[in-house]
Parts: sequence; C-alpha cells; structure tokens
Amino acid sequence: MRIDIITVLPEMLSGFVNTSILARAQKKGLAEIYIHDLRDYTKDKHRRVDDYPYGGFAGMVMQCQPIDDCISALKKERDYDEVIFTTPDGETFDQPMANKFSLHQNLIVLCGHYKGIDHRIREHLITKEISIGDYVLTGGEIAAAAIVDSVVRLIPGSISDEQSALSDSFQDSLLSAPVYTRPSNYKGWEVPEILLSGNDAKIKEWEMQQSYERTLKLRPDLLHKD
Ligand code: 6GU
Repeated sequence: MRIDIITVLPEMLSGFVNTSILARAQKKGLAEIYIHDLRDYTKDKHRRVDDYPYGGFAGMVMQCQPIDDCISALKKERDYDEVIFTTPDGETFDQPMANKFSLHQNLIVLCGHYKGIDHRIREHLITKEISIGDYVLTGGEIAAAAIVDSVVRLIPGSISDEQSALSDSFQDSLLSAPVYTRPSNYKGWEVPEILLSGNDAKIKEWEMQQSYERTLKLRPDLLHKD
C-alpha cells in the first residue's frame, strides 16, 4: 500500500511516519508513505498557498492551484483509490472505515488547514472527507496521522501478532478485556486469578464477559450499533 500525504507542515508528520509501527511496516515493504510539502507546488514567488476568501469572510483559504498541481502530479504516476481530505466537517472516522482503507492500494491524504480550502477542490478532486471527532484542531495533520496509523497497522504483517489487530477494541464493536503482565502481585495489587489458572476455555469466557461488561458500562452506544 502506498499513501501520499499532502501538507503545509511536513515537519509535523515526518517524525511520526518514520517511527515505530509505521517505520517497521515501511522497512518490511508493506507500506510506502510519502509526505509532500504543498509549498513545493505553488507558483507564487513567496511560496504562498493561501489567499483571502471571496465575500469578505475572516481567515485564509487554501488556493486551488498548488493542491490541483500536486494531486495531478501524483495521479499521473498511478491510480488512486481515494483522495481523502481531513476536515472537521467530514464524516467521522471509525474502525470500519480504517478496515476499508487498509484494503486499498494507493491513497492520497490532503491535510486541511487555515479556514479551509477552496471549495472547488472538494467538489472536483476529493473523494472522501474525514473528521476524527467533534472538536476542532488547528490543522488536519493530526487527523491524517491518526488515519494513516490506524490503516497501516491493519496491513497483515505490520504488527507482530496479527491476531492482536483482530482482537482490538472496536474490531467487533466491543471494548477489549483488561490485560496484565508480570508480576502477578505488585504491591498487593493482584492479577485476576482466572488468568493464572491455565484453563484456556475459562479464560476465553472471562475475556468475553469482561469485554461485554466494559462495553456496557463505558460505551453502551456500541452495543446498539449493529
Ligand atoms: Cl480532520 N481537522 C481539523 N482541523 N479539526 C478536526 C478534524 C480535522 N477532526 C476533528 N477535528
């Protein structure tokens, strides 16, 4: 899978995509992640990529030309399954969306910024508008990072134990059971005895029970989702 991220803040994302699971997935050849500085595509001699909005509204708006040129240059090289735009007024990102994206070959993620982008870009070039929740960030970079992280970790082989992506919270609309590691007694804080019993069937049953109870208590909305 190849992901091309377009941003005015490349330094905000470069450390992120070259760390931990994303770095390993790239080293293993499972994912290629490229960051494109939108300013490299402007024809403005001051490297500006935004301008005042028509209508006299407040804030600045990202212009069509640099975005169009960057996306066109990428599309010339290969076909893209989706051109994603991160924006607070997009569809709320969730696990089923991450699952779907992880099956794609090539994705573009355009990070929103400032007041917004010229709406013609959204009409003509964007295929998917995504928000990561009902709060406002200063830019779409953190949202892009969240999307890329959640998608790449689903590529088989990208996390060591494939099983662990399948048993994630949300993967079957339930929160995960609590987990513990050694020692079994830390300052008198005990690990649930069942986990030390060696009885796999009972442990599985406990895990499912915990998963259900935690979901009922913390996220009852998930139980009515499907
Ligand atoms: Cl995608 N962008 C911004 N600026 N704020 C957000 C968001 C995106 N998702 C939630 N808040």
